[in-house]
Amino acid sequence: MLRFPAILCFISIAYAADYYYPEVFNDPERDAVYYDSFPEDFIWGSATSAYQIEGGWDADNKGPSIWDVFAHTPGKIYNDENGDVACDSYNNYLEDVKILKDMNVKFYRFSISWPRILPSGLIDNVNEAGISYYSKLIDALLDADIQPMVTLYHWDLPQALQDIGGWENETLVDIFNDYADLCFDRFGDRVGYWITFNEPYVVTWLGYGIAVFAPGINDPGYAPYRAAHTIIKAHAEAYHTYHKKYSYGGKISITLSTDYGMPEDATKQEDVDAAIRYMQFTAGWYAHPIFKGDYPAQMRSQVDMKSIAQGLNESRLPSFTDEEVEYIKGTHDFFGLNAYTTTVCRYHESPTSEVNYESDQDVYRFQPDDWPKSASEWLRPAPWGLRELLNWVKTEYDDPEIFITENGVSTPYEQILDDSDRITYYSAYLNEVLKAIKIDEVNVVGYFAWSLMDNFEWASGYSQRFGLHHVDFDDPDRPRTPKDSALFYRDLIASNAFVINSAVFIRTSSMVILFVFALIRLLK
Ligand code: GOI
Repeated sequence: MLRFPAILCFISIAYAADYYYPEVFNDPERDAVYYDSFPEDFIWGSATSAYQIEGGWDADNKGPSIWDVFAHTPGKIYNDENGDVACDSYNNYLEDVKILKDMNVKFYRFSISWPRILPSGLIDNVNEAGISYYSKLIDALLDADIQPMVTLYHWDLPQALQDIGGWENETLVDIFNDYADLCFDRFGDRVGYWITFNEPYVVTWLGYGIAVFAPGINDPGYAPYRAAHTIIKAHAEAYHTYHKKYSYGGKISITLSTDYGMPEDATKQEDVDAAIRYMQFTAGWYAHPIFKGDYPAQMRSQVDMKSIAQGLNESRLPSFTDEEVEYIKGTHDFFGLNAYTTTVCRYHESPTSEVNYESDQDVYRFQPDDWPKSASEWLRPAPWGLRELLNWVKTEYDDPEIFITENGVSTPYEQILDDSDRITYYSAYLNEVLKAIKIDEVNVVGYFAWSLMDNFEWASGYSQRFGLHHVDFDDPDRPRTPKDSALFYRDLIASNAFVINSAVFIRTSSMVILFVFALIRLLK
């Protein structure tokens, strides 16, 4: 008597919702697709960075950057590829504006190549050809009704500044400020959103810690902390310059990245703490000084403790003076977040003999083998992690305005226009963004898909494609062609919502009707 309705009830719940990655994840309550609209004024954009797309590496008096030098060093990049030509956006920028316009995005996040406008890094020699390139790009965007969001530092430091020690040299604070000031002066009348640094954690750890990115320094226990200290101060100074010296009324902040750190066993406090420590050592390293003042307590105690155990007479994590803490605190107009994946964290006590930023964390991290894959070894889609991460940022940093300044996924080089994997990824991740906004009231105001087009993927060269548009790197014109995902993104922007599709609607409503009949039968 009871069995039939019970079965129907079960079926109706199981089939009422759609799931992404159903073959892997099986948490209906968490992962069901949520149908609702994005806020009316939600900002939709797409993003790139200078070295990854521009090419023109030595055109019109541009100086070399650390990425030019690194990529020209044999053995550093997959296949010894480089960004000498890349997407040739130095010549094709009008094409870039056109494909942005075709998707109907209202914002474009790109970065300025510092050595293109200051070949030696210093303000005493301004390269007007470089200024003119960005000026024309900005004007073309505005003509197309697209607002620029400009990143000042997306990893391509002038080599001349590396020659004096790069970010380990504290004089770069003022030198960066001069560069930022020049950009505000020349472009500030037309740019409403500025980002000082993109993902300083990647710069300092991969560039100064383990040498897999430029400048290729292998000093895992010291250099990352020193470089970060300079970058944080440089960020703060540029922030103050923008607001004190100019009155454009735009916004300026920093973009940070971390994976969502998920405790392996949420019932174990030591795993929960490990996951928090991981996020504090990545995003918190920069966000804590900028949003709350000084380094996170977890970093202070871990690095201090390890340094003492290592017999050092001062901590490898430098200190800010009280004045510096105050000067840095509050230098943000929004929280820029780049997010791609999720990582599982387990408590693991590293031996004190390891003088290493990662060992300092006492965390073992991994991604389960059964999670979906992408073309990048480090990037496994796990969409709910983005919702968790957004909630973490909201709670940790007092409910800031959040821009997701990058999110996206890679497909293999051979895969051209049919990128259903990417559509699934964007659907799943954006649905989690929508849940964060609508259910959790996280203040996400904008989203930038990474990337507008296939480009130079750093140490992986051209082997991994992140683009919404395909770029043919064998053709000297570097033609761009929209992939299926570009059309999907365009349609999503147009509807500004996850709209229940008719198949789901019919399935859901028929299940509900069956359920009601079953209930009536039961009550009789
Ligand atoms: C963004 O960073 C960035 O802003 C964009 O510019 C970029 O295009 C976009 O991401 C997409 O990547 C496991 C030796 C696999 C070689 C572990 C040592 C690969 C390669 C750790 C150490 C990790 C997003 C590269 C954040 C860079 C990917 C930061 C995520 C390369 C690894 C490695 C590993 C290694 N990270 N990125 N990598």
